Amino acid sequence: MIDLRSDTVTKPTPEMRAAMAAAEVGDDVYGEDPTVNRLQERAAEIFEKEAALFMPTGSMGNQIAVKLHTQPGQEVLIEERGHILNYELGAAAAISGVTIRPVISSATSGMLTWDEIAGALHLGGPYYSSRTGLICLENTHNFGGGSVMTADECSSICSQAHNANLPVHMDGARIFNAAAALGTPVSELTRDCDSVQFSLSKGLAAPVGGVLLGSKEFIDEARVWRKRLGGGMRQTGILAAAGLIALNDGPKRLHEDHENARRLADGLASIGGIGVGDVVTNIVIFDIAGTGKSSGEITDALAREGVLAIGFGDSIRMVTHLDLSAADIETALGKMRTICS
Ligand code: TLP
Repeated sequence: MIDLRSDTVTKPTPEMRAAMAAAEVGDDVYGEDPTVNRLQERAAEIFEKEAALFMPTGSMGNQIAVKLHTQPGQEVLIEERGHILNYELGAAAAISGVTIRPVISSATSGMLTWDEIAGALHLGGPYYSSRTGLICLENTHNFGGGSVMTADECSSICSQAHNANLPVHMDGARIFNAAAALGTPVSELTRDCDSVQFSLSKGLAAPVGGVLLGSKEFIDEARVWRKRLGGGMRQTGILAAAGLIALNDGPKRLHEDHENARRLADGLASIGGIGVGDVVTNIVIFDIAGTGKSSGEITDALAREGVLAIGFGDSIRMVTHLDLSAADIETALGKMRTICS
């Protein structure tokens, strides 16, 4: 199978499996797992944040951040295609008692400007409007087509949010892809964010997990909420061992995934009826309306040929990752040409 559904599908490398088998472990609920502690210290060092906490998933990292930054009854602002709004099962309402207000971006990339955010803020006004409590950003923006936000754009939004006494959370599930595309360290891309979560189990290719970062006080409280939500894992150094390899080695090879995504995008653009958006990282979202076929028809036909992709509406998403080679991309393109001709 050539699995282009997501970069979450990678299998742990032999090196990760060996490190997992040999990992030094302890009970992490007591803070005694040396491998988890090493991962957290390394992440805090790379991001230049005070503290970090290993998370079972990116969703839990995001939702704990929403919980800690808001009060029930408030609202959270995020771009309308954001993951926290669309793909976390209403968790912000279920766990934090907040609503999420989608902000419309004028850019297909989904990157918001401060003016767009400012137009949606509820800070005073009539007492019966719910107050904005948090701004969430996403870099790279998944359903914006893996688009990137620069350090300056992020810092400018953060400083204006802080002037309005609002915290900013960064859903940086793929922040290392943004760093690779921009040639900017993740510490700069998230410098002024009050909290950041990044995934170990996407482009960095670990089997499980992510990390939440912020101030020491924020992370102390995040530990309480992680346990409360059932995420207090015990000898989880076996997972953190793979996470450490992902964190140290993963970022160095992301440019290969980006080259494969570019190759894929160029090939798709040459097929009649397909419109490809901008591709700068490892996500390729393309419009198939002009082919005369539905996205479901195309993804079903691809699956029968051993190629997996995700269709939604008139679009299909394909994501490149460690377990796919340039030859796999050429094979997938060949199948697409046949199916769409
Ligand atoms: N994204 C998944 C699906 O849920 C859509 C994918 O295949 O891309 N933030 C962003 C930006 C994400 O893309 C994802 C996962 C998450 C958070 C959640 O991470 P996990 O799956 O670890 O909870």
